[in-house]
Parts: sequence; structure tokens; C-alpha cells
Amino acid sequence: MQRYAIFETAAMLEGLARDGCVFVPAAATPEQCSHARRAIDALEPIHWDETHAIGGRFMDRYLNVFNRDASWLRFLDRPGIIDLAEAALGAECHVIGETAWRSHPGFRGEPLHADYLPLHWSEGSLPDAVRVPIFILTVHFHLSEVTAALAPTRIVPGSHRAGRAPRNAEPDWNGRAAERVLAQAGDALIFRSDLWHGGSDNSSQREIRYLLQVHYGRREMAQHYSPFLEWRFDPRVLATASKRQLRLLGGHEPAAYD
Ligand SMILES: O=C(O)CCC(=O)C(=O)O
Repeated sequence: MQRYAIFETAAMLEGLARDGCVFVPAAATPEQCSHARRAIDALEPIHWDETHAIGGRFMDRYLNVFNRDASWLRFLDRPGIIDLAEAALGAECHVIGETAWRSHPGFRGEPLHADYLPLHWSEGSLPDAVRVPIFILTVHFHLSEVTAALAPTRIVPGSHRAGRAPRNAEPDWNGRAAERVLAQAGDALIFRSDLWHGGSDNSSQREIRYLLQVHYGRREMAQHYSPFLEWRFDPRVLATASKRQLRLLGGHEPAAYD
């Protein structure tokens, strides 16, 4: 899969249009990764979080971790990554979720799927003249090395041009098979919501995959801050957030619909 240097925003935009995904080595530092791994180890489930103990799915999944501790804010506006998110989704884009994962030995990866399809096309692939804007982007910050045995994310480059989700466990699209994304700690995979992607199994004996997802949406895309009716920002987190981070959390100026 194509690799980009962190400030190659224009080339990455082309990569997102063509392949639906880009890979950026060393988007986070080793210290940030080790701090984040320790912070995940210290989390207890609340609200809609899932844990190994509760769900028996050999994974822990903590939602909207920015609201737990201000140290998670730094992943919302990593230099280069936030430049790409704003270029792709507009200067008023925001964070619709920040999810921390631990995938334990025994974890079974999700089948290929698309997270959100802005346009549905009934036959074949989208005509070349149709360019679908990006509505949601997910960034995977790999917090530990991802080997072939350690639950690599799978992606099908170009599959956002299918205009539909995979059917009946389809393993490929347009002659392109799913690729496993191997990574070093700190590397980032960025993909649009209509790209076919999925997980894979953790077949290692002892290792845990640590992953942080940051989901960005255009301003008009809803923030997925659950539990929705009870959601409250932690004022201690807001007090330390920068102006840009506050906007990413939804502190917008009035606009259409206000
Ligand atoms: O486990 C993974 O790497 C993939 C996660 C995924 O498919 C998703 O969050 O939609």
C-alpha cells in the first residue's frame, strides 16, 4: 500500500480519491504510543464500552476516550494528519469519535465492510466522471507493531469506487484482494468510510494489538458521542483543549442551521 510522508497533503488527497486509503509512517512518536498503551491499560469500561470480560470477544473497546483524560486530545490534531482531514473534509470538520482498542489473543477480526456509504450505485463500479466527496475519514494510529499474526486491518484499495458494501463475505473487488496492513508503532492508516475494510484474527499466543481510531466527519456529520442523551463533556478536558481541539470537539461558529 502506498506510503506518504506526513506533510504530503496534496498527494494524500489524490491517494484517497484513487485508492480510498493512505499510509503514513511515524505519525505518532514512540513516547506517545507507549503513554497511550499505558492509558488504555488503565481504562475501565463505562457507558457503551465493550470489554473482553463482558462481551467475551477477546477485545476491549473504549469509546470517545478524549473525554476520559486530556492526554488523548493530542491525537485529534497530529500535525499532517489534521491537515489532511481538514483538506478532505473542510476546515470546519470535527471529530465524530475516538476509540481505543485492545485486541487480545483469540480476537476474531470483523469481515470486510464499509462504515458509511454516501452514495449507492446498483451495477458495476462508479463511472470515472463521478467523484464522491469524502464524508467521514478514519485514522488508525497503531500503538504497537502490527505483524501478520497480530490482527492486521485489511483493506481493499479502490473499493470505494464500488458504490456498495461487500456482499456475502466477498473477499475482493474488481480483481483486487484485501491487503493486510502491517505497521510499526506510530504508523497511521487513513481511510474513507466507503472503503471496504475489516479486521483479522489475533493468532499470536501472547501479544495484544493496541489501536487508536480517530474518526473525522464533515461538520454536517453527527458526532457519535454516546450515550447520546446523557452525553456531557468533562470540563477538565475542555479546560486544557486548544482552540483547534475545541473546534474538533464541536465548538463551531454559527453556520447554516446554526
Ligand atoms: O480491527 C480492525 O483493524 C478493523 C476495525 C474496523 O473494521 C472498524 O472499526 O470498522
